[in-house]
Amino acid sequence: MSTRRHHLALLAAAALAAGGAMAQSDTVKIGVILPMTGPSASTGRQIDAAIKLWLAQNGVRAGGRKVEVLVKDDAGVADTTRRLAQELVVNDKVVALAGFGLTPLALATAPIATQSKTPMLVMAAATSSITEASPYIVRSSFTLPQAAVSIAEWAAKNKVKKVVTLVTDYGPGNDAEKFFVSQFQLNGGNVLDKLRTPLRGADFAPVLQKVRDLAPDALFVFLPSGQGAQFMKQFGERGLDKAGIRLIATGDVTDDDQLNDMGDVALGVVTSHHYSAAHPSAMNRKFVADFQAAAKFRPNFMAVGGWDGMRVIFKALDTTKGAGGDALLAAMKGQLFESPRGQVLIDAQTRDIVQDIYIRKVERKDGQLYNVEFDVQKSVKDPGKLK
Ligand code: VNL
Repeated sequence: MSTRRHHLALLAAAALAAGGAMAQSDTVKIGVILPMTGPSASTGRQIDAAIKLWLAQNGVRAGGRKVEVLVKDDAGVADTTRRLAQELVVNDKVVALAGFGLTPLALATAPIATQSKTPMLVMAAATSSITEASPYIVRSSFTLPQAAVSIAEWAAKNKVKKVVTLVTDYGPGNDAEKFFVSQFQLNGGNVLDKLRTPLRGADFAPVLQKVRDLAPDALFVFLPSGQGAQFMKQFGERGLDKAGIRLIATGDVTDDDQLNDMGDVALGVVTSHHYSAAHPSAMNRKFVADFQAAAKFRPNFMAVGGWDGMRVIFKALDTTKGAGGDALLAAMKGQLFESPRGQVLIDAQTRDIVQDIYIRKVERKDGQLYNVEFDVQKSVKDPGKLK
């Protein structure tokens, strides 16, 4: 048998096990794959801390079973993610896969979820099309079109006439650019140029020089979580703020993981996103306090995606009494609940998250920098699926 056919046979066997033999064991396992090392390690660290917090707060039982969470490090390398997913499904017989820090890592795993009928909960990656890569994918993070459309509307209504866009050159960057540009132009805005930087080893100096020369009213930016601080530093060093070029972005850039160390250059930056550590709800205040007490750092949007993702899996296991496969997937669809970010829904048709998108401004409060929410668009479905 070829290696590939051998893999398919193993995955099919795992799919059968999900319905039958699994039901007899007292323990169910969840396989979490995260970038715990490498350039996206902050995403792994945030989500891992959120999962640990969720288990500490809610206990390790669901549907009358003990739940074991296995966390694996893919270092942000797609071949590793795929191999780890295969091992978790075939050897560990997990009822669900979860995590996925970057789009290519989620896409590499999608065929394994499909072939083994294993629900796959995407807690971080945010390219719109991910949920279409497998009918077993459910998402608890967000999509870039959700964030980009709202900031484009805000900009057009707030004296921004000419923009340059700058995005990381891969899935979520494509989405951010496409949806920002079309919404901004629809509102009469003028896009002077569309710039890109690579996912690995980005140097912002050349593109920032270009932006300075083009002299737009604003620069719109998407960068994946972890790159914001470096970008902000260079934005300040090149004097773009002093040159009167406003910075607008998706909240990935003023990420709560790094925001507090960015300094004055970040003050006044307007962004759109689904989560801020400063979200003023009782639930969020408790979430942030508990998270900070346990992890010793501030939770960001990745942490909330992980914490809510655990909620989705545990509630679904309660419904299925620990069974996996199609029953577990069905129990994830349509979940409606309060999150630290506000009310959210797992859309039963798209398996994607419907949520409020906030417009925020960076302000200093009690000596710390926060994304302070000042406007909201309620119950936003992924615009990437309204084709
Ligand atoms: C992605 C999207 C990754 C947004 C991110 O940070 C992010 C992705 C690591 O889909 O790869 O902030």
